[in-house]
Formats: sequence, C-alpha cells, structure tokens
Amino acid sequence: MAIAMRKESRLILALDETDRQRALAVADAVASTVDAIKINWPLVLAAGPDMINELAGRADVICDFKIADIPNTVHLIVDQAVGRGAKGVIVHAFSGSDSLSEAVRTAGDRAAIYAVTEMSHPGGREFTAPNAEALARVGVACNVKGFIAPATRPERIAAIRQIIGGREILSPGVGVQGGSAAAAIRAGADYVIVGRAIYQASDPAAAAARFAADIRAAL
Ligand code: OMP
Repeated sequence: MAIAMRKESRLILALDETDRQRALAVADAVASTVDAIKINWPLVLAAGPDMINELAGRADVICDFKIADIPNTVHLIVDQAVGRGAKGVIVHAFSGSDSLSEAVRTAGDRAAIYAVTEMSHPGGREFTAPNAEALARVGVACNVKGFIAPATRPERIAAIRQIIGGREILSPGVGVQGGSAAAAIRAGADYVIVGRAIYQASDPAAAAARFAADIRAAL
C-alpha cells in the first residue's frame, strides 16, 4: 500500500481539545514527538474543517470520523477529509463490506483507511467485542490499511492480530481510560493513541515524551 505513516515514536496524539489556539499550541508542542495527530468531531466542530488543513502542515493527520454510513456518503466524507490533507481516515467496519470498500477505493493511494474493531470503553464490550473478529475479517477482505483495537484490553489486541496478519493496529484507551502504552505495544499494537493524558497535561510535550519513552522500553 502506498500510504505509510511515520513509525518512530509509535505515538499518535488524539487532539480532542476544543479551543482552537490551545489545540494548535499542543500540536506544535508535540509534533516532533508523535507520528501523527488524530482529529475527531469535537475539534472539527469547534474550530472548523480548516483545522484539518492547518494540522496537516504540522504532522500526518488522521481524521477519526468513525464513518458508519451508506457507500455514497462514506465516499463523500472520505473525499472531503482526504482533500483537506488527511493521511488517514477511521471508518466503522460494521456498516459492511460495500461501505468499507468504498472508503478504501475513495482514499486510493492518497490516504489509509483504518477500521474500528472492538471499542476501548466499557460499552465496547456490549456490541463491538462479540463481533470484533468478524469486523477484523471484513476489514482484511476490503483491504484496509489497519485497525483500531483497545489498549484497555490488550489480550484483544493479540486476538485481532491473529486475524489481520501484518496490517497495522492503532490502539486507543491509554492513560485516562486506564490502558498502558507498553502493554498495548507488547500485545502487538503498532501505535498507541493518547488524548487527554497529553493534551490536558500541564506540559504536553513532556507528557508525550514520557509515553514515547514507555513505548521505546516495551519494544
Ligand atoms: P483519550 O481517552 O483522551 O486518550 O482519547 C482517546 C481517543 O481515541 C479519543 O479520540 C477517542 O474517540 C478515540 N477512540 C477510543 O478512545 N476508543 C476506541 O475504541 C476508538 C477510538 C478511535 O477510533 O480513535
């Protein structure tokens, strides 16, 4: 696949900060440490979609829009995100293979598509966990670049790894949700995603450096 995200610190910042200036300040503080910045609805709704373009000038940007829709709408959203410079887009796998394939087709060699398997929060056990293996299989069949799997349950990262082979795993749930970066990496994650424990820290750069050191030690 053409799109390759930097793989140095293996740390991805989830920039769910809703204050525009503060978000840019955090991005500037950690851009040299993290491999990518993930942006989700809170910041896009608060600061506008131009934020994607602005952040894309600082780091690789993953648009975490968790798209769950019919193929035409998936196409329109992925195309907008990629057109603004996103190098990755997160899509729900449960919408089915036609929607997921459309995301992959639309991104082409411009961006990577990541499919959600089991979600990291407690409610993720209710519907996503029992279906996570099937969601991983449909992602493989649709040729996604990688998957989202929970750092809060590292054993589930290992289970997903069995199904997806060498494709990437990005693992959220580290820090405030209780997961450990080192445990996620040891279970087979390629990257960990950290939000509040970095962007709400009094010194985000120092917090990011600590997570990067934890990850290095686990490799
Ligand atoms: P913190 O809990 O603040 O570290 O943020 C975690 C980030 O990862 C948020 O942007 C979530 O939306 C996202 N996330 C999860 O926490 N759990 C999931 O299962 C999936 C995601 C995601 O797709 O990134």
